[in-house]
Amino acid sequence: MQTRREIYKSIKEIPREEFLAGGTGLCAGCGGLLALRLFHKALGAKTVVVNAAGCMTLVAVFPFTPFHSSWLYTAMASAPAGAQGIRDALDVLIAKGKLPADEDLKVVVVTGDGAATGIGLQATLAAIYRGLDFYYFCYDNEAFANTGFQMSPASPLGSRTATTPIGTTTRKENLFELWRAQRPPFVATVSPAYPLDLMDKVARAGRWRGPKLFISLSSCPPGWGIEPADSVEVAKLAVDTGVWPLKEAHDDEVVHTVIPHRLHPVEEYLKRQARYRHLFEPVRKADILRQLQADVDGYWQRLGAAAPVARVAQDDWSV
Ligand SMILES: Cc1ncc(C[n+]2csc(CCOP(=O)(O)OP(=O)(O)O)c2C)c(N)n1
Ligand code: SF4
Repeated sequence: MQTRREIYKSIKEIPREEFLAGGTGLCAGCGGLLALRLFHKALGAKTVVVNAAGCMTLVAVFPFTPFHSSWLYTAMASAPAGAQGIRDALDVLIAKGKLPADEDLKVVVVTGDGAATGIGLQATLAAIYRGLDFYYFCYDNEAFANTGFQMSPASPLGSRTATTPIGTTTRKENLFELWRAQRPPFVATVSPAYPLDLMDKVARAGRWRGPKLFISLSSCPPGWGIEPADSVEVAKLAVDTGVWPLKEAHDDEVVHTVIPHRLHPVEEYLKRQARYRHLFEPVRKADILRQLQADVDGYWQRLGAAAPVARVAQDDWSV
């Protein structure tokens, strides 16, 4: 593996302090919740979370909240507007001397991929355009999970959702590049299976003012059809097969922070999840499987020298 970690270099350096207590109403094994917990550890206590409607709505049940930080709940599309209001209020209070500068809070939007790529995209792009100083954390479970796992623009090709029972026919939207096109100071992909990579990116991103994006591929046991206990392992397979590249971009430069020496076949990842079972049973859908592998291969080949060079094993792709 290749990395360029600067702040969190070893598991021992992860703070024991928790900012998100246990006992939430979310599913066991929720990859999004695990990623959010790590994300908050890296941000620290002086944080205010602005939560777009979605699964994380269930984290806090009024009047109780497991967040040690402040939490504001908003409608699906409105989280960036909520973040703008909080940021403006903090700035005014600090400017008037009513809030000491060292009491300032980091403003964080927490949102699912449905709000990030669909219903909330317009408000998000407007916030980036205005240069809002905020963190944007998208837990990407690749569907509208909270309302029954319907297809979202982030649902990958071939995946079964409640509204695409025979598999999605479109490719996953590229939120990383959508953001990067507007040249915010920091954009990154992360994974709950790579805690050091995740936390190091969050900590380093604090060096810049402005919009900062973190997209975490977030394994979702009920939606993906996996056991809660396998959630982290499946999230790791997404990285090890090259399906979910871990990377970041500051200005124009895209850097891959975890590069598997050898990519595993994509099928190893797909076969673990019931949402892809129809690609194997009752008849093998060789054309879609070949396309999914070709998409991953093409991505890494375009990177040239930085790309992993060979596979652990190559299945027979013939029909
Ligand atoms: C404008 C609007 N449309 C629909 C809904 C119903 N709704 C609430 S949560 C949700 C799913 C959100 O999906 P996503 O953002 O991916 O988050 P996840 O559910 O996966 O956590 C939907 C459709 C809503 N709250 N607002
Ligand atoms: S449905 Fe999926 S994303 Fe939502 S709480 Fe459960 S595991 Fe997490």
